[in-house]
Amino acid sequence: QHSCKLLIVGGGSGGCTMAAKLSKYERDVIILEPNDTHYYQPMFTLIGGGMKTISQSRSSTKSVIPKNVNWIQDRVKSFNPKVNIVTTSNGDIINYDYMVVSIGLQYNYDQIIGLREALDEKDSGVCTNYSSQYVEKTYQILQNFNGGNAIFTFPNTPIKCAGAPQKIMYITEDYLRRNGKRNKANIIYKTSTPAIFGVKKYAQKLQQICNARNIEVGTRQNLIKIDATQNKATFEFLDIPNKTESLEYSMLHVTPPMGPPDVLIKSSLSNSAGYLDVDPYTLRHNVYGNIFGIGDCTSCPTSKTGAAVAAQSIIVLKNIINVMNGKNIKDKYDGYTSCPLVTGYSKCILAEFDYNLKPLETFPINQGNELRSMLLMKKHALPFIYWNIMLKGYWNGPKMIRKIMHFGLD
Ligand code: FAD
Ligand code: UQ1
Repeated sequence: QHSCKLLIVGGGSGGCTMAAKLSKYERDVIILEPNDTHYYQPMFTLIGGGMKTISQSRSSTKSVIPKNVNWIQDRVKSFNPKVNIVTTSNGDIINYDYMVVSIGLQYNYDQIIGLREALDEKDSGVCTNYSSQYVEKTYQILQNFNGGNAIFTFPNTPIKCAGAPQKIMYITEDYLRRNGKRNKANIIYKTSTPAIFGVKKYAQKLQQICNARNIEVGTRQNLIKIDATQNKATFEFLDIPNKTESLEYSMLHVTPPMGPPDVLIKSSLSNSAGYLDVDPYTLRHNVYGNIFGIGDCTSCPTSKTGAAVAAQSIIVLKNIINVMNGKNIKDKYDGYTSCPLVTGYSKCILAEFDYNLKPLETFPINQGNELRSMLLMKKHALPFIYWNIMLKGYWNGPKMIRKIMHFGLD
């Protein structure tokens, strides 16, 4: 039995960022997080391409939680928002006055027949950058590739970092080119989405890159089955009933289907799709006014990224403090999100946009072009910002930088 003024559920990017920010104002904070290791997930793309190692992407959970915040190493089992209580897997009951929910997304591997077995099998050629458990396998497969189909998939669900399924494809293409194996490979992107990217400006450029580099793009196609004994992947055509196609692969990079965590789906906190039902601007729960949400688990119709978490964090902070003080809330999140679309070992398109899918670029150069500077930022600056600024509570996204950069230009 525990009691606190403020409970943060989930100690990933959103939870730790909010713990850092809120603990500067409030001393009675509990954070509930089951894992003892914290990963900087955006680095997984670079690990898959051999540009970073897994140990560079992780740190102990203890080290990313502020000293004056009480970490309970456990997971929420049920939410009881009517009586301001959560129960945990170990049987604890935690009572709160205010709560921030940041439990991220769940990977639903079982929605693809044979996926789990194929990932677990060492020599299968099937990998995913999405999990710390499998990301190192990607680079092994890349190094051992010796011709055939290299297939990259995007599932039929919302996912986090919607660019990541194709980043590793461009890295693979570049790798094979640099190692004299490109002419032995067919590189194929199979996506459930109707276009290669959701924002027109970047989609046009990415499609051009695929054309120029001889990458085949199949839209509205969804991976449903893997037969790892025969190296065969089966896709359904989402707009053509009953049509499927099976392809042989040498390398298959899968993005697993994702959805809100089960504990949220079965709670009274979720909307009909199972996500935490928050106002997309204030990030306050639509029914329970003492609850806020941040990050991938929320119903916000933005592309789910760490960059979005950064921009949301200052809004959640200001609004929750106003609610605690009995004041009106007025701060609004504009849907800002960003996706560094790594297009090879030396270049990156830095997509940034808002709820209207309108580009909202930080730097006064056209970020729709492939830029070396943006890859250097992705590799070196962003990890530094994450560990040393964001998780310490001082990073609200690049809005301020954008304003300074564009001073007098807009
Ligand atoms: P998470 O950081 O995933 O944290 C959720 C936490 O909740 C976890 O620690 C989990 O253990 C905990 N939890 C789950 N269930 C429970 C429970 N029942 N009780 C208690 N705790 C629970 N973002 C970018 O901005 N730029 C990028 O370039 C980028 N690239 C990416 C590449 C890959 C391959 C991946 C996987 C992600 C990438 N992202 C990127 C996305 C970014 O990592 C996420 O959007 C971000 O981590 C979301 O933060 P979150 O707090 O919502 O979720
Ligand atoms: C960002 O703020 C952020 O959070 C630290 C990320 O997550 C890792 C990002 O990937 C990006 C691109 C941003 C946006 C930052 C700048 C400087 C444009």
